[in-house]
Amino acid sequence: SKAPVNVTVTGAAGQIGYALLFRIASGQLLGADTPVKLRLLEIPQAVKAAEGTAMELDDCAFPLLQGIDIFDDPRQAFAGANIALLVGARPRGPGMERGDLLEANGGIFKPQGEAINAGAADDIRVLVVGNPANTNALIAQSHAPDVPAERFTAMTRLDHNRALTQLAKKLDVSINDIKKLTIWGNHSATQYPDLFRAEVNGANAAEAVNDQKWLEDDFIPTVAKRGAAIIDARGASSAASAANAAIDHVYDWVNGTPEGDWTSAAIPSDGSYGVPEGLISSFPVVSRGGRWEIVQGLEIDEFSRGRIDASVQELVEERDTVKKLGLV
Ligand code: NAX
Repeated sequence: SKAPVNVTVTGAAGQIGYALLFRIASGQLLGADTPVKLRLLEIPQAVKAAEGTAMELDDCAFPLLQGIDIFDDPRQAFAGANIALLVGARPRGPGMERGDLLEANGGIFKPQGEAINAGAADDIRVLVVGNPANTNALIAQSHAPDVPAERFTAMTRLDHNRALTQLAKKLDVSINDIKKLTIWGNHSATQYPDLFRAEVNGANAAEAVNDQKWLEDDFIPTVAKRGAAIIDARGASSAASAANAAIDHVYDWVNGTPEGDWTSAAIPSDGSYGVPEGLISSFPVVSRGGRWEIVQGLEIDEFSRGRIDASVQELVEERDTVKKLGLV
C-alpha cells in the first residue's frame, strides 16, 4: 500500500480549516488510494479548538487518515511536509493600511517560509490561501531559497470557479460546457476573469455572450466582489467554497489537468504575457507531470491587456512594499 502523504494545514481551527480538513482526510485532496497524515498549525490560543476539530476527524473513522498532529511551532508543523496549505493569515483590522496588512502577514509567512526551507520534504508543494495570498506566497517563497520557486503558489481557483458558474448561468449551459476560462493577476478586486479566450461548447465565450456591457458591468465585478457579497449574505466569509477550491488546486497539481482545457492558478511568472518575472500572478495553467505550466501563445486583445496590466501593477506595488519592509 502507498506511503502516507504529510499534509500541513495552517489556520486549522479557522472556518476554512473546518471545511477543508474533512475533505483532505476523506481522500478528496490526493485521491481515494492515498493515505494522509495531517499536521495542523495554529497559534497557541487556538490549539485547543484545533484539538476539537481533530476529535471530530477521529470520530469520522476515515480509512485514509493515518494520524493527526497539532503544533504551534511552524518548524515542527512543516517537518516532512509534502503538501502545505497556508490558510491562517492576519485579517485586515479597522484602520489598517495595506502596508500594515502586508507587514503583519510578513510576520506569519516569513517564519513559515523559513520552516518549509528547513524541514519540508523534497517534493513539498505549497498553496497559499490566506490573504493577501499572492504576496504572502512571495514572502514565504523568498525565505525558502532551497525549495524550487515553482513550488510556491497562491489560490485563484475560487475566483475561477465563481466565474465558471456566472458564465454558465448567463448562457444557461452546464459547467462542463465551458473550457479555457482564465483568472489573471491578483486575488483581489483587480483580478481579471477573462472570457475572450474561453470556449462554450467549442465556440468563443465572449462571442456567445455578445454583451460587452454585461461583461464589464456585471460579470467582472460580480466575480471580483463575490467575497464581499458572501459576507453580506452569510454574515461570514467564504469557507466551504474556499476549501473546495483549495482541494481542486492541489488535486489538479498532483494529478494533472484534463486535455483540452486549462485552469487558473497564481504561480511564479517566467515573464509570460508581460508579467514581470518572479511575481506570483494568476495565469491560464495546465498541470503536467506534477508541475504547473503557463499556457503559451494566447493572443491578448486590447481590453484584456488593460485589465491584466492593472492587476499585475497592483502586484508590483505589493512586492515593492514588502521589499521596502525587508520581507522579500
Ligand atoms: P479564520 O479567521 O476563520 O481562521 C484563520 C485561522 O488562522 C485562525 O484559527 C487563526 O488562529 C489562524 N492563524 C492566524 N495566524 C496564524 C499563524 N501564524 N499560524 C497558524 N495559524 C494562524 O479565517 P478563514 O475564514 O478560515 O480564512 C483564512 C484566510 O483565507 C483569510 O486570510 C482569508 O482572507 C483567506 N481567504 C482566501 C480566499 C482565496 O480565494 N484565496 C478566499 C477565502 C478567504 O477569504
